Amino acid sequence: MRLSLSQLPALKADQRPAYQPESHGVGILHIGLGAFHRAHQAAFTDTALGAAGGDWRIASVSLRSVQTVEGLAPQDGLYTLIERGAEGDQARVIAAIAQAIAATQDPEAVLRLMARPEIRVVTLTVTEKAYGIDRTAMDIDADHPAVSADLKAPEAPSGVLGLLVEGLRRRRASGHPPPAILCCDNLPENGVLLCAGVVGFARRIDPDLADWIARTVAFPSSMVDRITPAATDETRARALALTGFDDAAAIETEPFTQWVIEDNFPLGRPAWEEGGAIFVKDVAPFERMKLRMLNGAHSLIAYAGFIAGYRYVRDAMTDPQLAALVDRHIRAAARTVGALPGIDLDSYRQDLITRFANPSIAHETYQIAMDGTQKLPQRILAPAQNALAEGQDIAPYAFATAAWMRYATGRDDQGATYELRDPRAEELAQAVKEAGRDPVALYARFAALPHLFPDALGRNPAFREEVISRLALMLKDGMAAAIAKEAT
Ligand code: CS2
Repeated sequence: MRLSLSQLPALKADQRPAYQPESHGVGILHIGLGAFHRAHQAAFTDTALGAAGGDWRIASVSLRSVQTVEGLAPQDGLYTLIERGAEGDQARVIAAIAQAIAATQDPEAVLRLMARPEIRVVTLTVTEKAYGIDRTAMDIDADHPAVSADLKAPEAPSGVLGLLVEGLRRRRASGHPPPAILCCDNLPENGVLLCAGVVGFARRIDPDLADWIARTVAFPSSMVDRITPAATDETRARALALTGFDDAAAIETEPFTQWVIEDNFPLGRPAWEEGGAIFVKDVAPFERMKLRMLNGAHSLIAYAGFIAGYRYVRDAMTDPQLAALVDRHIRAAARTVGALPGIDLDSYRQDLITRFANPSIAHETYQIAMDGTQKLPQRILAPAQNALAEGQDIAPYAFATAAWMRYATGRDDQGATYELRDPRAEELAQAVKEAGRDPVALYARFAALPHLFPDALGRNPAFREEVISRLALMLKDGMAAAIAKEAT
């Protein structure tokens, strides 16, 4: 049996939504209908709807793929969220998504929705690389393919900045106040960054609109967290076993979930605190904690683990030496974070170790290894620079950086090649072509790539030496040997 609204009463009480989906209107437009959105913001919204009601269901847009939309549409937007933890699997059907839209099939839908006054919040999970923002200049990256295409045809946009700007232009023309725009991607000060990108894009085509956006649109920052691997056929089989319903859009995730949000929503928002969201004035320290401790360690596991032959994060965590390096990395990252109100960084560290080792979560190292050039700066390089400035140990960052460089050569320890899956893959390949397997040359070329390494870090002799010696060992004796040496 297929999931559908009329079938909801057939679910067990603790598996169905605690509200009547049809009695709640849409209030949120979401861009980026991936697994993470369905495991995180949509689940928080579902809980908020059940506890506090409101017209806060979601119109959710997939920018490129049509697969999720095709899965959700015949089942009225419903899907099964499976939480997999030490106590076993828990399933619940989420009804927060009222409408699923494929932007490639109906590009106007996003713009029409953004003009509508009932859309009071726009949320985004599009990955780091999709924005097209130059983080150093805090402006658009005019060379980003979507940005340059949309600047040529701003009234028919397909990229993130283009869609937001044209949507806001129409909203302004309709005379309604604008929605708050909430970035939920793993980027530092993500609200400030997105604001800079949107205003920068608008400035190129309509300076008056740019001023209006800068003056009236709220861009709250937020820190999001929930480890959510890509769904597989097993996910679907599990959903069927747990609920009795076949679900083409089922997803699985860990029990842990966290959302820290800057409370800046001029037209209101769902009662996300009902799902455990925390509202604060300044999200930046929470973002730093999560990006450096969780995501930084994740990237270390991804690069070192993948080259050492571990397919999943949980497998890498069974290697005592690699696990020790992960722990060392998280401790070092914590030292660059500083005190946080209400958070004990040491228990956060211990929880991370447990979460990474969760035997029920099959999170591929290759998935996390993707888009390294977009992730390294905030996860590894920024804390490395802080550590250097503070006279702290830089070895953990040097090892993680060397592991990324090793991975970026595109060949594992058995000599097998793999696709880099990075928007700057061509530049990386060119660097490798020129440098070969010479660690000094590799470092020189990678560290000199524009907008990647902060200048002061890339040129720092101590950091350079520490990375090169580790990269040399990884290339000569293999990743397993490099891990063993580092852990002793
Ligand atoms: C991961 C994140 O793929 C990655 O880069 O580090 O997706 C991570 O799983 C989430 O940020 C956890 O909240």
